[in-house]
Amino acid sequence: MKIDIITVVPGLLDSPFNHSILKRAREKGLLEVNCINLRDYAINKQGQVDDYPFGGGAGMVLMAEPLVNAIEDLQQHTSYNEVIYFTPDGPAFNQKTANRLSLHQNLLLICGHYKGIDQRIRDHFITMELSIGDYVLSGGELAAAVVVDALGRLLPGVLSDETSALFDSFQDNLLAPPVYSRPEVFRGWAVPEVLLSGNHKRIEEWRQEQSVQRTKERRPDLLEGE
Ligand code: 6GU
Repeated sequence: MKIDIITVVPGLLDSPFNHSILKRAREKGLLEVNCINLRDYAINKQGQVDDYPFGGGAGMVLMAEPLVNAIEDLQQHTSYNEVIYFTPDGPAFNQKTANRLSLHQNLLLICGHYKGIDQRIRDHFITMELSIGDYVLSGGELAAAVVVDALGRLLPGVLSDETSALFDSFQDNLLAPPVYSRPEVFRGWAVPEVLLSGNHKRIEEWRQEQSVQRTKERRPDLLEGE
């Protein structure tokens, strides 16, 4: 999968893809991430990419022209399955969307900043909008990092069988069960006996029970189905 990201703050995306699982995915050639600086498409020598909103009001708007120039330049080389704009007024990103997007070959992600991007870009170039929750971030970059992480780990070959995404919270609308590691007793707190039993059937049943109980307690909304 190739993911191109248009941003005015590429520095915000310097680190998230260079560690741990995503780093490995890139090294294995399973994931390619490119950040494109919108300023390279500025409308003048001053590097201008934003302007005041028509009608007045606080904050700046990312202008249509640099965005279109960047998008169309990238589209010369790549046919994108989706052109995604990150915005708090988009539909909420979730595991189901992550699963679906992870099947694509090429994605173009657009990070807004300030007051957002000119609505005409949203009307004519964006194919999908996403929010990562009901709070406001200063820009779409951290949201883009969240989405790239969620997709990257789903790509075939990125996770080993043991860490398979099939067992994640949310994959079956259930939260994950509790996990324990050595020692068996820590400060007097013992690991549940069943996990030491070696009885795989009982362990599976216990995990399933714990998942259901946790979900009932913490996220009953997940059990109400789609
Ligand atoms: Cl995608 N962008 C911004 N700026 N704020 C957000 C968001 C996205 N999702 C939640 N808050």
